[in-house]
Amino acid sequence: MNTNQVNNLDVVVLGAGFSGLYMLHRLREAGFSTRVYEAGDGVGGVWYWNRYPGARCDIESIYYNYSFSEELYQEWNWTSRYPDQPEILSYLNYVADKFDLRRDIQFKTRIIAAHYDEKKNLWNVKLNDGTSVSAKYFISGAGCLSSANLPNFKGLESFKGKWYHTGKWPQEKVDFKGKRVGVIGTGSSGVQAIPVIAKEAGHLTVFQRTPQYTIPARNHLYDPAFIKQTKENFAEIKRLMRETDTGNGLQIRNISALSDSPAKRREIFEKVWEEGGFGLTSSYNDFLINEEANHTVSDFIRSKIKEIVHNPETAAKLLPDYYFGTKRPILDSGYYETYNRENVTLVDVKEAPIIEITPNGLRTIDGEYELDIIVFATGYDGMTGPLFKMDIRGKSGMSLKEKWEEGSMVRTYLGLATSDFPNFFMITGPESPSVLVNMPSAIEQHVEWIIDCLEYLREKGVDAIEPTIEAEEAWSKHCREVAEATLYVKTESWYTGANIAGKPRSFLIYLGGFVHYTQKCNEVAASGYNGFTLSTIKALR
Ligand code: NA7
Repeated sequence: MNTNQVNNLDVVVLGAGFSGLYMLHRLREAGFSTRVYEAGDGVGGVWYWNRYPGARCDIESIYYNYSFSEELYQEWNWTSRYPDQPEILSYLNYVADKFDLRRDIQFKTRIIAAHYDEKKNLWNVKLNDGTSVSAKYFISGAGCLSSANLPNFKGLESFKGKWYHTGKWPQEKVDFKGKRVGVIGTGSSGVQAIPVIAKEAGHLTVFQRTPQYTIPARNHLYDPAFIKQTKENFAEIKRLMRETDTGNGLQIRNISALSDSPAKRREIFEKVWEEGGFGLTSSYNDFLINEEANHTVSDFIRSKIKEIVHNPETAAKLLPDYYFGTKRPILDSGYYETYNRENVTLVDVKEAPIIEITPNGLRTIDGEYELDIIVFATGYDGMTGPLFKMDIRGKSGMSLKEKWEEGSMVRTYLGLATSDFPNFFMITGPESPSVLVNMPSAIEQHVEWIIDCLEYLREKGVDAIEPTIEAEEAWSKHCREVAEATLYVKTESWYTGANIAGKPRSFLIYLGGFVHYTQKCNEVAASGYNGFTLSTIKALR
């Protein structure tokens, strides 16, 4: 697609990841003129950028896909329990080809600003190639974890080696062979990359700030008979994706961890540990609301770390002390075992903080580590970061960033929209449950709600929709109250914005459950969009 000036589209969509691709498909089907703008030179979103070694999804592949098209489900064959980045990227390319999506996507183009013009009832969207486009609706499929967090370490520009961020990995293969490599960060990305890099590097030094709980993935190739069976059970897979709180086939056992004897509990924990995957997280229902229940599972994982890691000093450094599950749980493939390798060193940078990057490596208060390559596995400015990268301004002229930073408070209605920003929708926005649900399930629910809404507005001759201030304040308050009743708020994490220096703290995820949330969204739609103001152009002028 060329980059000529385009005016008066129905919809501009940001991003060609899971969200943007499905949004485009549905908008086109419904007859809305649409363009998608995507910074990468291909589809995939986070799966386009996260090409680091070991990058893999931690949701089982038979659920980590769309469910809107049975034909698509029948055609695609996943090869292993947890799909790796190349396979997910192939899947999304297959989807783009199957539904002929590329012709409405402009690649290598970043949206840098979007300003709402109240008089014209149009969003003016500025692109980084200097052109602009206008549309009635502006829909963000920017994703929750797409704005890489590169901590502001002094001296990075002086480093003579190479450095990479896991969330913006280059297309070409990085050669670690025989090199002195440092990895900073031990979240999901670091935990996936570290075992793979360790096998290739001359020496790997891991700089860990907070030890994490990780559970073995026990990834394996799928048996073709199993895949055949899942295809036969498509209706059930679709139901599990759309009508359960996890959206990923995991059923949370409705029983307290404290109701079983220690011996019985250990037996259950051992079983799910052996099976691998997130079965441990769903083995009891109160890990995230009851401290004592949480201790049972946290103690279990700590006992496993001590069993696996041979050097007691290293094992001690790896023991987490926060409530299990209050940071995003992690699945790994040989993470703790990696610390038994001769060529791997663990450095605790909470004890000995990083002072600077030097021309030859990295200096903590304990001294300098010489490195040829530094890998920043330092995560993302989650949820709001991707939106704040653009200058999004609503009808008062105030930016989204200003609105949400005023009073240190994100305010949305259902995580889908925010007042003062008419005709602007967020797929998987802050204060939706998305990041704690299987992401494709959450995306399909949002996209389908938005498309139903746009069709309703078109049918009723409505020109603009935005939440009322009362509805969004009530929703945000509800989100905070639900979060306050859990252990999540007791831990510093990207869920609360605590991983970014200076970012206002607020709990950015709705914790009331996907099933309840979906019901609430459906009720709002069925009521003719209660909590939203619907206006015609006449009324706007
Ligand atoms: P995460 O989970 O945010 O992990 C980032 C890691 O980087 C974590 O260990 C951080 O320590 C560490 N970090 C961040 N800044 C620094 C500085 N300045 N110094 C040292 N260490 C630092 O990001 P991921 O990319 O691993 O995973 C993101 C999500 O992707 C994940 O939750 C899944 O949903 C998929 P901290 O814990 O903040 O002390």
